[in-house]
Amino acid sequence: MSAISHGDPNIRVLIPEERIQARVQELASEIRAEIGHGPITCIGVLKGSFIFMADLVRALGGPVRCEFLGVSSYHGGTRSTGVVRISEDLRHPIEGHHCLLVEDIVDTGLTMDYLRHFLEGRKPASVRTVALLDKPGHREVEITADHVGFTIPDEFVVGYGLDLGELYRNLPFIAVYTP
Ligand code: PRP
Ligand code: 7HP
Repeated sequence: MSAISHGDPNIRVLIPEERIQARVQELASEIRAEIGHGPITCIGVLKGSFIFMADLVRALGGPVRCEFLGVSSYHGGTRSTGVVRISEDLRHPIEGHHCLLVEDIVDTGLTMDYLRHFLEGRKPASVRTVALLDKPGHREVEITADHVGFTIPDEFVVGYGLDLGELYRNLPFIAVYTP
C-alpha cells in the first residue's frame, strides 16, 4: 500500500479537502477586500506553500505577480532548527509593490518573523501575510499572520504542501501525523 493513501496508519485527517477549498475562497475575498483590486505580488515560501499558493492566486483573481522564496528551517524533521536559511531569493525587485507573504503554516513563528523583516528591507509599498494554518501553542516569537485559514492544535501535520521528510505534500487534505 502507498505511504500516502488514506489507509496510512500514521495519519488522521484533520481538515478535509472541501473545507480547505472553501476557506481559500474566503481568504481570497478577505485579502482583496483589504488590499483592493490593484496588483498584488504574492510571495510563496517554498516548499510548503506551493499548493496553497496555487489555489490562492487563482481565487484572488485580478492582477497578481507570483514570486517565491526558498526557505527551510525544519531540514526534514518535526522540529524547527531555529535557523532560517534562504536558499532561493526573489527573482525580481518588489520595491513599491503591495506584497502578500504566503505561508502554509506559522508554528514557532521564526520563519514568518524573519521573512517579514527580510521583505521590508526591499522597500515594498506594503507587506501583508497569510498562513493557511496557525499553530499558536508552539510560538517562540510573538507574531500572527494578518490572515489565517485555520487555527490548529499543537500537533505535527502533513498534506496540502506540508511534509515529513519530503513525503505527504501531495495529500489534498491536512492530516495529523503520529509515528
Ligand atoms: C515549514 C513551513 C514554514 C515554516 C514554519 O517550512 O513551510 O515555512 O516551516 O515554521 P516556523 O513557524 O516554526 O518557522 P520547512 O522548514 O519545513 O520547509 P518546507 O516548507 O520546505 O517543508
Ligand atoms: C513546520 C511544519 N511542517 C509540517 N508540519 C508541521 O506541523 C509543521 N510545523 N512547522
